Amino acid sequence: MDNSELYRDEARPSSKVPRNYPDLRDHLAALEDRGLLRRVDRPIDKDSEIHPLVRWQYRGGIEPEDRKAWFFENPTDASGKQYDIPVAIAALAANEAVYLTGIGVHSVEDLGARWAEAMANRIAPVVVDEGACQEVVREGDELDVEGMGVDEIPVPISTPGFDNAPYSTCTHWFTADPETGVQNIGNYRGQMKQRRKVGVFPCGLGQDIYVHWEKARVMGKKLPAALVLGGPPAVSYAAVQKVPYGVDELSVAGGLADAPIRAVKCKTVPLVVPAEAEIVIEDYIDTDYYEPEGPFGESHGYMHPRQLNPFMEVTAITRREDAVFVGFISQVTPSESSMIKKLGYEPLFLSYLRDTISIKSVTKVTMHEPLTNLRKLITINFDETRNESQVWRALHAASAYNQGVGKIIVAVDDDIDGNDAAAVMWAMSYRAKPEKDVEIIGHREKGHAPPFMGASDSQDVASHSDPADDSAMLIDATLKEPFPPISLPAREHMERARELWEELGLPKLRPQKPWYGYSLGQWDDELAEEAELAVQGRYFETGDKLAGQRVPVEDLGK
Ligand SMILES: [Mn+2]
Repeated sequence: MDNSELYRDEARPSSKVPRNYPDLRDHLAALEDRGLLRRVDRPIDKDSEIHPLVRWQYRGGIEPEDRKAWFFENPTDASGKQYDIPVAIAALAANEAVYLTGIGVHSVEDLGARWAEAMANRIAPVVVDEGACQEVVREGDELDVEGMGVDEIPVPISTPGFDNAPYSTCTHWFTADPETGVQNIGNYRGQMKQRRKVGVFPCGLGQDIYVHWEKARVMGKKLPAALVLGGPPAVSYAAVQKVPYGVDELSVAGGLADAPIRAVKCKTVPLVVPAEAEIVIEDYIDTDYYEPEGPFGESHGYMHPRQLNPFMEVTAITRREDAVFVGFISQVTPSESSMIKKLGYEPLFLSYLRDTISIKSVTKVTMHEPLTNLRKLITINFDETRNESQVWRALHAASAYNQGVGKIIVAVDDDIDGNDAAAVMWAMSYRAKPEKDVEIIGHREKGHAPPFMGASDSQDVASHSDPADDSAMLIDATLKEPFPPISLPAREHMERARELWEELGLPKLRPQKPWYGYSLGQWDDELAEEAELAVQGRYFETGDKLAGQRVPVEDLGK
């Protein structure tokens, strides 16, 4: 058995199955309606200009809500070559609003439930006999003609100046388990190497495609694959989500879309792909040889060194007549790829701690995004029902949840915003005593991150596992005793002042926690009453009371 179970199924193919979910162009239209899409119609060099331009919206002090999806209508290359395929960047997760538009929910608070429903109520794809993704089919010698093969696709260079080629980034690799036929979708970069060759970085570390590749290798076969570039947003969101091995992400996409994803059989490989995919590169991944692949600017924020990695030989390229190329902007965070993962992974992480291992006092998990890239700095919020053992069980469990995730894990109270590194530092500074509240644990894997031990300047070791020689720091920065109130005006006064602020026509406020004072336990009725008298202008009453409580200095031992 070496083909997809969906490919074998002859009973179901039908073109009568309607499409009950948005495809990419519906999504782009929805973004445009909401003012979330920026069109650029001037010619622009896909290799040296597109990514640097979009990068400025993440490195130029642009507020997250002002970031947009980008649509380049006239991509060129350095030689002035023109492409008939436009390029969309940051179209799936430029910011929260773009992601919410694609998922079809109204607020970030609704995402956890949406993902939980999609995972619990997966819907298998239906195989149809015709799909827009095969409006154009290129096979055989046609792929070798100059300007054809992968050269027909305007894949941009992500990190010009360091990357050695264009790499696909919103790049969904479809493969099937050679033993069971169950399909998988994984998102791994693809190096455009030759007209008919793409390098695949399987991020070997336990990724599902690597399991398929290894099974095929042992069987002495190449691994059939389909590299899908762009398609219905539900498929892209499912492709980058953490899904257990053996679960077809296409069925998760069906769960997200609340409708079966329409799929078509590939022309030259025994797999099915979304009928509304934009571009599909059909191929066989070699299992006898590796080739050097990389370097590539990675989401951990550094250039990932060259490695020996698998590659594939293209057997066909199919596409829509008016295909759109879709790329993620990744590398140093924040980026589109960190936003898309953050919004998908955080609800799963929370559900693991709160529901699976049942620490009910956990209220939120935050994967810190800017520069640290989600994996390294994790904050866990607890409500007031927490106790010391729950805090430590959660800290240890969080450090073991995912490979390479959780190097610094901080437990905090509900008043600390884990997305605000200053607030986390604030909690660590006042609410933790390092000698008692910090534990260093060893035997961790560094995961997808430097340092690359054993790497020369030009090539990393071809390793698909790392030694457990990293360590993690667990910090309990929750309150252990009552603290006085935060020294900001009480909420009612800040709210009244906000009305005044707006009445005065002052610049738009962006409230940052903490923006009002609140009690942390060390406060009593008498102090509350004095404060109340003070704002009523009756503070001399308090002065008179205090005068009656005077004590001789010498009584205090002076
Ligand atoms: Mn998978």
